[in-house]
Amino acid sequence: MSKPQLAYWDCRGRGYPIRFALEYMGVDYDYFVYTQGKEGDGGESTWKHQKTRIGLDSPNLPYWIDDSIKLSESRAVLMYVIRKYKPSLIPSNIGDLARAEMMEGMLGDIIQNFAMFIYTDQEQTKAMFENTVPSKMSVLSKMLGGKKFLLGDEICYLDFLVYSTFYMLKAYRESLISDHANLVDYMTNFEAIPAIAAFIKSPGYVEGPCFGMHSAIKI
Ligand SMILES: N[C@@H](CCC(=O)N[C@@H](CS)C(=O)NCC(=O)O)C(=O)O
Repeated sequence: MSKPQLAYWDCRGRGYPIRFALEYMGVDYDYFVYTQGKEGDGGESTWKHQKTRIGLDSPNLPYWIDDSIKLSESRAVLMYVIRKYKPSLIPSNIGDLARAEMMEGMLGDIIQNFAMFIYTDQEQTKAMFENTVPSKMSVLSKMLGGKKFLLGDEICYLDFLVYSTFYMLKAYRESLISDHANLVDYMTNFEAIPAIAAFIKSPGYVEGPCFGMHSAIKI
């Protein structure tokens, strides 16, 4: 049985939430990195070459391959690996799950506005970012309150995505996090989880870039 494989570009982007989950769960996997700057040469190791040759139904990055499945779509990959290796990370209480999904929806709005702005750096996308992201961060801060993680003392599936997004927002503008003391604590709590702390210290971990090489703003 070969090791499962996660593949993504040479940036954090949509790959790191899944990596955090895999590291937290102690999964033995290979991480394959496609180098954006080498795409032009079209060689066999490029995404351009492999995209339609590796048997993905919907070829995209990130993707996940194990003995029983070939998957793309970052949320599908995240939920698949969690259901496979540690399903208890998905709340069994429907109220908790609904609360997590509500925050997930807000996070989707934050990510969309943030990425549109970072990739374009235009007046209009900046205005949309400023009109939505800081206020949604305030709402998330209120919803988090004094809890250690999103739903309480225990981490859940969404914490990997929330931490990764906060990390990128902080890299762009620190005050988006530091304006809310509980969001600062939240990030510290996540980074202190032993498996996460070990990953952050490991040679394979990268602090950036957060977005792809074609982004207008580099973080
Ligand atoms: N909805 C997809 C979007 C994936 C996506 O846009 N991937 C970008 C990087 S973040 C990419 O470069 N994909 C490779 C491609 O389109 O060929 C997901 O969540 O995974």
